[in-house]
Amino acid sequence: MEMAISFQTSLKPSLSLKNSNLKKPISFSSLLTNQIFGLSSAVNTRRNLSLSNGLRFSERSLIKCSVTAPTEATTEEKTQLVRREDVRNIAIVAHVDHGKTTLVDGMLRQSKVFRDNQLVQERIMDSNDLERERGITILSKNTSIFYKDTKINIIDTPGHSDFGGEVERVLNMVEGVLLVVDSVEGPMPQTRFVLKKALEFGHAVVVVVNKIDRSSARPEFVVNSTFELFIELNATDEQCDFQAIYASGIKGKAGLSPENLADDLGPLFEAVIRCIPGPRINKDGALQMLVTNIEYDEHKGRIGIGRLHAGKLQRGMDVKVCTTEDACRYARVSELFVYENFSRVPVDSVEAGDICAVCGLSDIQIGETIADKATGKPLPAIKMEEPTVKMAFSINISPFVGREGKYVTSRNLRDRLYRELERNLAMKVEDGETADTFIVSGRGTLHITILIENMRREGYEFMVGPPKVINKRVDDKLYEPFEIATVEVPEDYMGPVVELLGKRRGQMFDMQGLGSEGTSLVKYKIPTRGLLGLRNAILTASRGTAILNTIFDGYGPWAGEISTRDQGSLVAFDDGTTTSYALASSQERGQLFVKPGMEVYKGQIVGIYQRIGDLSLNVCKKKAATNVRSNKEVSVVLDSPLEYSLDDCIEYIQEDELVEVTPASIRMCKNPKLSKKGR
Ligand SMILES: Nc1nc2c(ncn2[C@@H]2O[C@H](COP(=O)(O)OP(=O)(O)OP(=O)(O)O)[C@@H](O)[C@H]2O)c(=O)[nH]1
Ligand SMILES: [Mg+2]
Repeated sequence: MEMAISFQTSLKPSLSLKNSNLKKPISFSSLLTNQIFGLSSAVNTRRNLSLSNGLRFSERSLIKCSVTAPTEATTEEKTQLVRREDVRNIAIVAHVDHGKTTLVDGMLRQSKVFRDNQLVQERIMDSNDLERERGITILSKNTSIFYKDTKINIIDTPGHSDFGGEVERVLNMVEGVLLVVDSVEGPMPQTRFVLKKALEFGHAVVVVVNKIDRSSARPEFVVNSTFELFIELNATDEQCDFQAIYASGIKGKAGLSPENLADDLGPLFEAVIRCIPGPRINKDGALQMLVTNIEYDEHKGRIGIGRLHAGKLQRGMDVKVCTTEDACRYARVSELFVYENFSRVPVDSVEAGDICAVCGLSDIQIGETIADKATGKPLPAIKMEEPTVKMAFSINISPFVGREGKYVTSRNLRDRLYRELERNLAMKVEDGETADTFIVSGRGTLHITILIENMRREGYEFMVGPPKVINKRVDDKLYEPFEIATVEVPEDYMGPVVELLGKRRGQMFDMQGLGSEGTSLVKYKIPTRGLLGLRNAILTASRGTAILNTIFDGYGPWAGEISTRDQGSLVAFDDGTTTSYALASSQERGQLFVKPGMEVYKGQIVGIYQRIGDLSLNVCKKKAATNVRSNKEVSVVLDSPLEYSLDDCIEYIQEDELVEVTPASIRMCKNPKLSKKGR
């Protein structure tokens, strides 16, 4: 697993089963929890009632949901709708790293998708380079398998909260979800988000307590806290009585109880068939399909993906493509595919209820409806939550412009950014104050960083400013986004971590002891602004042991000034090539990003100053040659330079600083347009 997420898993302190039920809420916590999560006392009463009603772990019956169904359609619609029994459409949703993609691997393997001798890599669905490099899923992906005679269309979704938009969107295609929860961690912030969305859609939910093979697994705690989450999210009684399946995706085993796992994922497949209803379709109705995803293919062009809501789709068919009722155009379906096992398979026709891919509609957009040529009507548009963070993208204005990139002009940049909107629905792009600047808004810094990383791989060269949160004005008052930050930290480092969060206007509302190893779980409500740069600071303060998770909570009144960085930058004084001689004295002023022999330019950030404010340095100074030979050459050992990744640089820069991004390098510099006089 790569650095970007390694602290999510590898540094995770193991938790002991012995004290798995140990929950030590600080006395003021529950009061505040209720205020912040908006739990009414009625909900609490219901929780107590339901708990005492015997739905707790030990008393739950093993087999559930013979009758679970999603929210019923209106009576008028219902008369025309029939349920397809030979298909299931499911999305796998969870918090980051709880094992979704690995579970899909297991499902694919067991349905004999691969040849017996085929060498199969891990996490096969994480198919793009960036996903494999970072070890996270970024884009949702479709596949399908056959279990007995039922086709199960499976969508693997990303777990990181910045990609919540992707999950929200694909929920339009399914009737149910597998809510995967890590058997040690239990429900985490993104578990809450995806469950909330699934319940809003009225989807059936099967809870998969995953990674049950972990030695510190605590299934009882996990099922109980998941149950409490259902209650908090106002799930119906029927939804709360969910089917729990215990599984190890990595070993390909599942069972109805943690002690009794089958040798395969059979119990999980059975639960999908039993608990998640087939799609309810209008078989003979007029053709309707909401395009929920887009793929590109070099030869086929844009491919629209979605679930066929009504009617039948055929190759060569003329259709209407509608954005709204008044905005429709005509097109012809050139090719048609369904997802079978791990690839797209061409077919002549698709029946309502199945998920398919449609070619030939060259300008198709996500959210549009492919409808009957004569009588077709658009389906309701896809709803999305608003972006919370924005960054300014501009053309590269450093002296090194054009050396490493293929696309450098503002036209190139503009076209690429606006193109991104076609698939990235949760993102927004606006023209900035000057012709060379564009404002990109997303659901978090990572959401935008992935775009930056993709663009540099495609050959673009540009500059980005620091992330800023998107504020709102309500009744002339300033509101800003807040998030819930959950930090798991060993008690030894509690002090510095609490201090950091306090400085950033975080308000603690819950604290629990976890396990026997002196680890605590603290929850804060904190302005999104305060989170910028926090991850690195927390890792430093806790020597890499703390785990930070955040999720958007809502808008609240402006919390006041926050100062996030108390160190300035070391800035190159002039253009040139760095020398060991100059760096030896420069490193006494702070930590450097550069090593000897590197070309730098005036205004480039070459290090972190150990004090507040910036300091200009000559990092290219050569030792003066004298006629006097010295016998006292002192050799200086240079510290190895700091290696900052793109994510680190973006976290580091402040208001008057920029990150220069090219296919070959990532540099930081002072923004010449905002330059202050250095000392
Ligand atoms: N012990 C154990 N580890 C697992 C299991 N399943 C997955 N893992 C590990 O958990 C890590 C994350 O697995 P992924 O399948 O990438 O998780 P994910 O939920 O798809 O992650 P995102 O897509 O980034 O949200 C990897 O290091 C896996 O090897 C399991 O059943 N048992
Ligand atoms: Mg994944």
